Amino acid sequence: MKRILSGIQPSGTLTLGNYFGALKNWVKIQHEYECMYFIADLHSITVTQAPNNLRENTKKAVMQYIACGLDPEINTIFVQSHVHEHAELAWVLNNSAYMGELSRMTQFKDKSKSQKEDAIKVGLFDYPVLMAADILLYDPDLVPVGQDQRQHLEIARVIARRFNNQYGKEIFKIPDGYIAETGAKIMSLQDPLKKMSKSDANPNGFISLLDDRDTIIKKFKKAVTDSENIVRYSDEQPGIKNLINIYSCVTEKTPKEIEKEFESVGYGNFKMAVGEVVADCLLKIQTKYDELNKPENEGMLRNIYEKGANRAEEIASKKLREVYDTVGFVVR
Ligand code: AQP
Repeated sequence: MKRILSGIQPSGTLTLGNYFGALKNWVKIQHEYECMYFIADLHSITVTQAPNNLRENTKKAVMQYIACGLDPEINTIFVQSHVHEHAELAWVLNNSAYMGELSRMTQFKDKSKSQKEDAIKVGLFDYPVLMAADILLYDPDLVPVGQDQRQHLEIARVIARRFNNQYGKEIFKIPDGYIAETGAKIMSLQDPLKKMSKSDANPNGFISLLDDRDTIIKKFKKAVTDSENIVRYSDEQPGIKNLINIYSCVTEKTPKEIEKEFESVGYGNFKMAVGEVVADCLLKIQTKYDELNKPENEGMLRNIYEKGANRAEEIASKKLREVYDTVGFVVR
């Protein structure tokens, strides 16, 4: 069975973007592949996190994975920091990556542009190397990536080839990207040129998977659009285009069908309709989440991520030993 690996940062409650860009597809493919899904807590501290929030968000992310439909019996679900090999391999791979290529990463440029150079964290700069380690430890055949993460997968492939060439051995498998058939890039409701992010300072920009119906509808009502008042799928109307994409992700209707369905109504009614279908869709996830989020389930959840960490470590420790031996460390 081919292996797939992916993760999401617990830098907040997961969003509609994480759901349609990642989780929904992960659920679809869980029976076709051996899937390893982790919660990327090591990555999340590249942006300052309050410790208690991070701990809570990590545990909540496990529940959100399951509430979205990932079956812990057939998937390996684990917390990144529980498998110390991620950080160790990243250190080794730092020596197969170059400053120039890392400084050209779009995510680094975006996340660091508002900061003074002296205050930019090395961790933020090094993020793609840690991501390369996450991937290369497990020899996955495929890595599901949203459009925003393609550059990071590419650099993981470059680093893997460079390492293999330097040591003259095929230590790392070169993974391919898994591009889902469906799944759009969901944009911020407040700035449709920016992707929807869970760490957006303005909560009206994102829909969290745990937002209640009223909040969801309010956020869609406030969504930034233009003054055309015609529901049309066009790059010139990025706000409405984003709402059409969201409606399409939930209902599986095409943008053409959606334009037709809302041809004679204004933006107000359309926004309301999008809010309603999203609230209905999230209600199913929230019901399951509420069932899981009970004190009596704490032990069961802990077992899930402990079992996941054991399985992940079994694979990762073998690979790290091989790497250590290859670079010339004395292996214990
Ligand atoms: N807006 C989005 N549209 C489509 N896909 C998205 N993903 C995230 N946002 C969108 C997909 O979710 C997976 C993991 O995301 P992540 O949380 O690890 O990192 P991120 O992409 O940086 O997500 P956020 O919400 O923007 O996090 P913060 O705010 O902490 O930076 C990836 O597969 C990604 O494509």
